[in-house]
Amino acid sequence: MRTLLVLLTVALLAGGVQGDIDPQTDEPETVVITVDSTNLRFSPSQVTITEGDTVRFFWSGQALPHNAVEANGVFDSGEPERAVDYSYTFERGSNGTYDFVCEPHESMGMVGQITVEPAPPLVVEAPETEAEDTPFLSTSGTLLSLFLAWAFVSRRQGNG
Ligand SMILES: [Cu+2]
Repeated sequence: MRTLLVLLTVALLAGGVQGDIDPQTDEPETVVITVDSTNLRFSPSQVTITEGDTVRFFWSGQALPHNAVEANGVFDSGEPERAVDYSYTFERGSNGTYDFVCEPHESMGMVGQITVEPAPPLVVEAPETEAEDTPFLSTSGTLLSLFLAWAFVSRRQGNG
């Protein structure tokens, strides 16, 4: 009896947590990375996003020209410019860590890192009818096994 209560509590908690997470993560977001007042740093230089989100490299009126180039060429804002507006969307399956640099100022520490976390599954529905389905499934499974056994036995008898 105590075990049943614990199981029920766990199931309820799991359902409640899932319901809280879903609405937020479904919305794609855009994170803006710009250049700070020192002219030699990305701001922010480290961001954590979720698959489906977009990173927008955006600056204008800079004293120096900058760009943003990913270490493996995943994204590249092009030639360094004093005004840049370049966006890159991290699709599903792109979770991982992405290092990028401003090519003219990499040696001065103008580097950054984007961490992309996996998106949750597209369809998450609490299996409310599981408790009712399971006995039915096992019952029909047992009946099927009995039928197959019966068919097998009668066929053997028929052949022999
Ligand atoms: Cu730069």
